[in-house]
Amino acid sequence: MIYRTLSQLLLIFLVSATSHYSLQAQSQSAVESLIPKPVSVAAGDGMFTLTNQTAIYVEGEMPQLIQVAQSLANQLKPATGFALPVSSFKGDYKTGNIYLVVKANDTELGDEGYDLTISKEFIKVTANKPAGLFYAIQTVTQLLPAKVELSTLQKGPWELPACTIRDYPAYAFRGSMLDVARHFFNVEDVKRYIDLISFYKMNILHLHLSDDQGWRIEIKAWPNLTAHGGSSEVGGGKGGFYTQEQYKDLVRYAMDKFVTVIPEIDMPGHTNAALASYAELNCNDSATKLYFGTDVGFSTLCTKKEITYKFVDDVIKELSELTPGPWIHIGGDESHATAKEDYIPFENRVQQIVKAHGKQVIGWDEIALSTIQPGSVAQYWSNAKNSQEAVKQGAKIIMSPATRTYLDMKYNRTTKLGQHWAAYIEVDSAYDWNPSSLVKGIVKENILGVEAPLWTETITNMDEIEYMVFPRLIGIAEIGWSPPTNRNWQEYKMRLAQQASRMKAMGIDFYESKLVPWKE
Ligand code: TNX
Repeated sequence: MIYRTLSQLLLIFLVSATSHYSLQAQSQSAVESLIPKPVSVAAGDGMFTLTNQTAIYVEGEMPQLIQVAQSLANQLKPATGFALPVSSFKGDYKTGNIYLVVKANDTELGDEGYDLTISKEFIKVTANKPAGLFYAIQTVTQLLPAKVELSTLQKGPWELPACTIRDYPAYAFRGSMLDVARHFFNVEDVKRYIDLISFYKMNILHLHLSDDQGWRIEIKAWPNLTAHGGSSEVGGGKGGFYTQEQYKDLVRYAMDKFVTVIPEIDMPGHTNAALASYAELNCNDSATKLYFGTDVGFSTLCTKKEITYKFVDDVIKELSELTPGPWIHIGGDESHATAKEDYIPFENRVQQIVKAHGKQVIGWDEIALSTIQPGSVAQYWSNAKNSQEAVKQGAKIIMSPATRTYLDMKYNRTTKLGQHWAAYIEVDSAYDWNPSSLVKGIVKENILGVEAPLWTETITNMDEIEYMVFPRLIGIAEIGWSPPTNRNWQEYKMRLAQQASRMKAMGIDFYESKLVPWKE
């Protein structure tokens, strides 16, 4: 009897010791699996345990600080069930708590970097700006078990591996574009998109708000743009648009997650929705029909008419008022229906209009054919020559090579959604490249950052968005954040494999590429 009890005790001891050991091993591998990979990581000793006694303390003067701390509490609350109260502190670090400190004196960390220390006793983050704290929080969340992403109460323990991390981004501009013109996606979908990209430390959401198939942003001076131009989409569905109030709400939501929204009005091509809404924008004064197909390059604003510039000015004025960020995207791609001698003066004049409303221009690489204004940015998507010309003119470049970053490209021949005019882009191909050595003559100093566009000719709902975007976007996020010397595909795919349970907990419907040794 006694013998049996003793052996049971021994068994219980052994089981709990090994499970403790495996927990520790599991969480150490969490440090090694972070995406984007931090600039530097040193493993520590033991683990920090989050409990129902844990509080979050902030030190520093900025009002945004409390909001960032609160966002951490909100992120962890549903699954842990912990209250995680937020308050200010000065003085001692006490065991069991999380400390967020803003101290503006570390130039290497910049606006978005952070120092994170996790010890057995407490978690401490320091950053120059609240944005740095926000990114540290994403790291902290990734170090917790994946089930922390679930929205229902889960069983702990909630342990994080002790470690010291120093981290900051390679590029200031790390983004994704969502085409809401070919198919319309509502405010809730776009908010989810913001949640997903910001979790991987992206800070830009470029919204492609107008195209041949739809106009998606309310313009008060030209109401028929949305009343008629927003009333359909590819395939003839009912389309939709954002009222200015809804759009402001989106911009605010993004801002809370340190994401800047860049609105794009594509012109002078890709404008059939506008041309169908107002006859006077056409050279022959007759409105076109709404378009439900997927061809490109057939439409153009009438660049010779004065009313066209009144239209552009009104649109840019209202858009600028809705945009706290510095950039307005004016498109400019694939204007095959515009004569070159009309395209150039049009682009020159539109750049002046944007400038007059206090904003900087971003345009697709074709804008290099015009005279690039100081502060304008060219987005490289397919034409290296245009992009080199933009650099010659002093512009910065956003790297969006279609062959690597176009999230609407099929993964391989069997992918049902998407297109393949640029390439098949498997998960390795989306990851295994370097922005500063892709185009001859375009080096790191010329590059503002990286952006992965999702064009939606073939994409109709959130599940389809997620399938095309994940996991490729995670790789692009790492390219934007982590130094290239820290990156290689063989090592990355092991880290990506660990993200499977997290993506599942987040409800992301991702493509389970055979190239990745997925772990449950
Ligand atoms: C090219 S990329 C386009 C888009 C299409 C996309 C489809 C660019 C600037 N223009 O209009 O949606 O290909 O992959």
